[in-house]
Amino acid sequence: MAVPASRSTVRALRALQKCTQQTVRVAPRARYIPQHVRAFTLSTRRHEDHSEPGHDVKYTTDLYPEIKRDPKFSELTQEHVDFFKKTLSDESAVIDGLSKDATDDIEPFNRDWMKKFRGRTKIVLKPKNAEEVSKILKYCNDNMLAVVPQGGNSGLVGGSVPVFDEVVINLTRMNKIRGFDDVSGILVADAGVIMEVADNYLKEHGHVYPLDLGAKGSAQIGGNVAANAGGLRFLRYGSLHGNVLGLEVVLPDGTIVDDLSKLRKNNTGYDLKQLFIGAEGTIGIITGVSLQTPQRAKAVNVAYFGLESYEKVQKAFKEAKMRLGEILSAFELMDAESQKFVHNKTQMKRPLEGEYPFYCLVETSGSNGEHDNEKLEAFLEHVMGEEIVTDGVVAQDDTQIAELWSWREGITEAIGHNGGTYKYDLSIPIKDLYQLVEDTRERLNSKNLIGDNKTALGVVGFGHMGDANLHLNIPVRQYDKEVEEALEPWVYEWIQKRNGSISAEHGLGIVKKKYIGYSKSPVMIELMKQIKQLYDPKGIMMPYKYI
Ligand code: FAD
Ligand code: 2HG
Ligand code: ZN
Repeated sequence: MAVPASRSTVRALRALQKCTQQTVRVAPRARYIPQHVRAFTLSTRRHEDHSEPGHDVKYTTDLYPEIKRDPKFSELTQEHVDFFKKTLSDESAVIDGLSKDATDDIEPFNRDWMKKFRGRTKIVLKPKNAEEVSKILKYCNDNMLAVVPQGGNSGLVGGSVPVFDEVVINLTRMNKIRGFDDVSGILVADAGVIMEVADNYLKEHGHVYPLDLGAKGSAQIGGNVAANAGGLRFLRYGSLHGNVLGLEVVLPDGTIVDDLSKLRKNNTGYDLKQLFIGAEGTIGIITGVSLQTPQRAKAVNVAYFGLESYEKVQKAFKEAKMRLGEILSAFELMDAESQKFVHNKTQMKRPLEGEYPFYCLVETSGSNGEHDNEKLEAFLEHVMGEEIVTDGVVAQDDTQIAELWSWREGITEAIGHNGGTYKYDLSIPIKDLYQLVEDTRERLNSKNLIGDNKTALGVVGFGHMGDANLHLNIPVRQYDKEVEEALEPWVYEWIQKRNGSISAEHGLGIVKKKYIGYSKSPVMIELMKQIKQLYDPKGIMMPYKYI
């Protein structure tokens, strides 16, 4: 049983570490804590820039030749381009690949973040306000031009890029904060505001953007809402379905729906904005968002743990909820393989001396440093004392907080450097969550697809443990049908058997188009089709994607 430790044990360790500026194993004052919970020292080798291995991205239609262009859509003509140029007036608002060779300028809008999907659009439009979006969308609808709305193009399901020659409507130039009320904390902004820009703005007002994720430097508010992104703060601040108070949306026929409500309570019939949250651009373009933002926490602590088993990870999570209560703001899981990829890519010094099968990142955010420290200490004493956690470090300042977070946030990028990644973003009952990673390893091993000189480099498991959301990633040297067929639909069947979801937060896009039935019943799919038909009767929005 744990013996109560001195209240200042962890703080003392931090202070000592600050003085020495190097990793010190502190002589134990109380048997169970000091040996393990150390303050964290910065690595000198940080985020070195490794250049991309040269590989080209195949066209989506080469990778998936079964997808055919729908002949009902018009092909882009000079007349269309002239209309767009006249309507958007600003020269930089139209990237025109029809009248001239604009390959270099247009390519980034044709390729997705995973380097898996590549379209052939010849035109990118960058409207500046909802009226411009309305005019161009109405024109596309009248002229049967297919459309793909695009935000920061950081989506992970191939939704944000065209498949064939769809017109890309990119929201980047809609980048104004429209207003902020520091009493209610309600932010109203253009859809194209980058989430990090929004968060920096809110910081100045003592508030925080209620969503955080690794792509915050490029993802936009509109993209977040369209994808109903979850991210690293979901555990604390919840879903965008709760935080979005209102939307301004342009429907395919050009109708501007002004539902930019700033009300927290508004029970006046159907809550239509909810349809656009998570619709992935299939029924309209979001141009403005009204969002409730929480007060920014004054005291933030981050701890990084090494654990011996998934059983212990679950115990640590239970204890974190019980002992940290309202200040727990993140509980993230990383397996050994994921940390190996980050280490190989960044060459950062590992936070812990030994290597463990599992790692967790626990963050607390509160308004009273003293109170939070007390709670964190009690939690650390318990999990170390009961040997739930084997080793751990606590960040001492903001730089170290960022560095510890980079071991979690950096996984996607570190893995993505190898040629490709098969990604599965799954909701699974928490007790079974890691079993899928082990079963996948076994399956790929039995098929001789994994290892040195094999297509798959490994099987990586990490994710938002606090939300029972696993990210199963299989990095590959190149996208490969044999690996894909070994994984799909097997992964989705595995999930269906456990009543999980085949998409916890990234959406369906094109990647999971065929598999929606593993998480939604035929009746629900039919209702979704009816909604699509109602809002987009000509089907110009996002053809070839999930609905
Ligand atoms: P895009 O990628 O441009 O678009 C996403 C989808 O929304 C597309 O279907 C697009 O057509 C549509 N869309 C975009 N803007 C609009 C608009 N204004 N109106 C209508 N439709 C629109 N997601 C998570 O949920 N949690 C994470 O933790 C997370 N971490 C990530 C980390 C990394 C490194 C990366 C690369 C991605 C991550 N993502 C995560 C995925 C992604 O969903 C988010 O990055 C983000 O929400 C997408 O925003 P975006 O502006 O880039 O949208
Ligand atoms: C995260 O949680 C993102 O870091 C990306 O959702 C997950 O790369 C992934 O699979
Ligand atoms: Zn995630």
